[in-house]
Amino acid sequence: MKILDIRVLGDPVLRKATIPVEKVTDEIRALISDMFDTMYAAEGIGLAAPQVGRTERIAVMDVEGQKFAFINPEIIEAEGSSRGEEGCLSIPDIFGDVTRSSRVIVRALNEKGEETQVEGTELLARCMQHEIDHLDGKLFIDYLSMLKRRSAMSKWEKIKDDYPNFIRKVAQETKGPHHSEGEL
Ligand code: K1U
Ligand code: ZN
Repeated sequence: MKILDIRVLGDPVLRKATIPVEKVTDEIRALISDMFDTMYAAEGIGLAAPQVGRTERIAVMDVEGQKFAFINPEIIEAEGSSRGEEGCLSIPDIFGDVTRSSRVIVRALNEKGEETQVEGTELLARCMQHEIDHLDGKLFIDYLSMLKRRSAMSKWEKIKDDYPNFIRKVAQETKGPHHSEGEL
């Protein structure tokens, strides 16, 4: 189990477009495993590679027990519109309402390197769009109105020094979805 440091707002890696994975290797699978551990430890429902300082086009999520690792994900269908609150593990304690497509289909490779398609609605659709945005260097605050973004930024100015060098250290959980019976 490896908990990675989470990069926070201001780290340039969060604004860079990611690079598609050419081959799904054991190293890629190890990164995915570490990303799941980090996501659970941070109590998130999703995590994208740039949030742990990586440039691969990879995201993981676990939304209400629906767990996915997406390699090179793309939205191939989107419809409807839904407004809902979002947070971001890279912008702790800041929340805002974002309008997103209410149903999306994502095409990606899975951890075995096989092509998959996942349809999501409600929170899963929102999370998939939030994570794919991360892979394109976009953050949920980019969608806020000027007024709400200013207010979010002024709150962030007050707390950002809690994260020196744009790094958020996440404590290891004592229990979580990965832990089997008897494991500490
Ligand atoms: O990518 C991330 O920063 C993870 C982020 C994903 C996300 C949250 C809310 C809506 C869409 C996508 C989080 O997990 S932040 C944690 C959080 O706010 C949350 C946790 C459980 C349910 C809902 C939100
Ligand atoms: Zn985020």
